[in-house]
Amino acid sequence: MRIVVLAGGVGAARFLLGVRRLDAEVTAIVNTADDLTLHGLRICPDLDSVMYTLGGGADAERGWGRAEESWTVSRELAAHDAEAPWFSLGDKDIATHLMRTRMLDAGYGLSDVTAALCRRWEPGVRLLPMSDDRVETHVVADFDDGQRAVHFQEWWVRHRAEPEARRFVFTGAADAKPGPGVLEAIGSADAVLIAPSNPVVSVAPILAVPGIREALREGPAPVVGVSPIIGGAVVRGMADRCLSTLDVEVSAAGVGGLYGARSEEGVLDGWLIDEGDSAEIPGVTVRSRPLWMTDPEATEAMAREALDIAEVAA
Ligand code: FO1
Repeated sequence: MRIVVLAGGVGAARFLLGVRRLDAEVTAIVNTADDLTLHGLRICPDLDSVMYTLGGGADAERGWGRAEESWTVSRELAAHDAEAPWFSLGDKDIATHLMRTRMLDAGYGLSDVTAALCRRWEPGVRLLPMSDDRVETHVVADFDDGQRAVHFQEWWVRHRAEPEARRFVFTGAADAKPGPGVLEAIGSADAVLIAPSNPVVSVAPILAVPGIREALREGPAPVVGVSPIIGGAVVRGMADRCLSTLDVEVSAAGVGGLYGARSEEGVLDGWLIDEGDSAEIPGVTVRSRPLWMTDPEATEAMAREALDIAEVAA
């Protein structure tokens, strides 16, 4: 059985720990619009969160970066008054960015670089960047000194998503091509799952790469999403701050409606929500069950339920 998962960062990594336990060939198509260049290094937070978590090297508490990390280089950079001291780069993490940047500079695509890094981490699923082309989320927000656009990471990390976001712009998306293997993976999948990631800044950028949304809508595989909202609240992160910018209700129903039914203009055939929530989305098979990813076994059960819906919805 071939499963494709549309993945952001932390929530998706946790979800993939469960999907990986299934007897299936799993491919994760990962958001790269969080990526940024700092100190001359290309940093790919969602790819790294998934790679480190599945590879057993992530700091589970933080959800990003490496376990047993040290921060010597970052402290030295701050002593030099280097850029973006608010974006903490651990010493071990910097090795990943050095390897990635060196390979990118040598002309390898991000998907080749990711495959090379995964030879060390052996995540147990195939990680495909949504695109090898540069796509970056910039946020137009109201700051004290007026409205301006900043890189997503500056809004998210430096400003903790406090400034009211007016718009999310996926710069470069219109000219980006799906990464190598992405359309083939979708076209040959038995099921496509949308991980419980941030719908606005993690899943939407993937769908914004020309060709990916169409491949999902026209492809043979049923598409089933897992709600990132439980009981009207985000499980982790600040997706609520993002949803309010789009005037989308912070609920399982709101996010399901945002993704939309394939039979309309959307991508969903199924929608898995928490047992305490409800959602009526015409054309979409909605099921509810406990959605707390307390451990890989619980997450595996969630993934199984999503596949059951895929079968029914197919
Ligand atoms: N998130 C933070 O809240 N603070 C940080 O200093 C930070 C540094 C960082 C470094 C590398 C990396 O791969 C991720 C990092 N993140 C940090 C997480 C990052 O902002 C993620 O993009 C978000 O968690 C959204 O996915």
